[in-house]
Amino acid sequence: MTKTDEDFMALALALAERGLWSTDPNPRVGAVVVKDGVIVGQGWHRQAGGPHAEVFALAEAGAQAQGATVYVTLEPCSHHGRTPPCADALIGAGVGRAVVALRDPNPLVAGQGLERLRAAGVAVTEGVLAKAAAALNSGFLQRMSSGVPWVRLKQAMSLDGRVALANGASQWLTGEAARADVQRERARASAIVVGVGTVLRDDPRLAPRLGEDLLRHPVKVVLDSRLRTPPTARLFRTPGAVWICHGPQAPAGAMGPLQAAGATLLAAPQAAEGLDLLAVLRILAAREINECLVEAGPTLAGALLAAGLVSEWLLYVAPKVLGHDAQPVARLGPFIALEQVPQWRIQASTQLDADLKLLLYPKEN
Ligand code: AOF
Ligand code: ZN
Repeated sequence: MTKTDEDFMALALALAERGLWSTDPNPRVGAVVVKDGVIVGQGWHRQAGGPHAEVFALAEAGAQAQGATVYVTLEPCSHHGRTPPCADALIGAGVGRAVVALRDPNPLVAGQGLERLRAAGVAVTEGVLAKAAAALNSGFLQRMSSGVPWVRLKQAMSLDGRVALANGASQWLTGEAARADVQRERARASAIVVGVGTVLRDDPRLAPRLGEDLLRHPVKVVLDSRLRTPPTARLFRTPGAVWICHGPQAPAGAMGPLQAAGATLLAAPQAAEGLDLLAVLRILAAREINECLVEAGPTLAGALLAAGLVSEWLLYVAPKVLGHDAQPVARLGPFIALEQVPQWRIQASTQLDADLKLLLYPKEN
């Protein structure tokens, strides 16, 4: 059976996905070169600073790129960044047609890549498997188009929506399979974000343990308005940078020791309770953070949910009951009518041994 544009784009997307853990802050991009229905080149972007997907695919295709169709999961770039423009490379290789899943919202590109291809006589088709392509780069797209990162709120809770006993005990609510899954979620993130309460209580390492060498490490971000993070915290001794976001009342005396421990201190405005979270997110986006995995306790989760800043909610549900005095998944409310409560749509649910992983998106009205 002859293959369709969707078939070849699906392959390009699978290639792009190989960059899930390594391309940050660049997007994950895949490319396939097809000549007379036959795949002659494949490529994917590995690392920022390295060649883009199209360059690898064209190199593999060689002279066969002449008159071929190229499938790319993101609009070919038109700018001189760390690497030269891919649109020019495609034109130079004599490509006849380009099929592109999505426009690149990067203001340096933003349609100009497609324009350049069209001006050179390359036939352009847009929008093939656009939804899947967008899902793969939700963080990059959100940062480029709105100046805030994608916020993936991650929590583990019991059947009765509790995250820890009243005394704070929460290890280990979920089983090994769920915890291994969290390691993968950490590894793909640009930043792992926690509140200082978590650092003080659990002293987490916040570094993904995947059993393989990662080309890059997520930044560890602590939201800590008064700089209570101990300079001896374990997260200073694991791979990846540590950024601490603090408020205006942070004691100046705490700064030196934290900087000496390796922290980058980022000043953020204060809100009524805690830091101004939208401002914090803007600061992170300005530092090229695409995806945040927020490992939140009840207070931070409540604040993010109340502010409507959660792009996606990952809930690991353990089949246990922690009881009425245990800590809730989010300090939120009170609500007096069901119409007021935030509503979510279950996008996916997967069983991980005894636990359930729910992927939720805010329900659009
Ligand atoms: C593509 N193919 O494989 C990637 C693209 O600094 P540079 O040169 O790596 O450019 C980074 C920008 O290029 C990035 O922000 C995004 O707009 C685009 N990434 N484009 O056509 C690729 N990685
Ligand atoms: Zn490029």
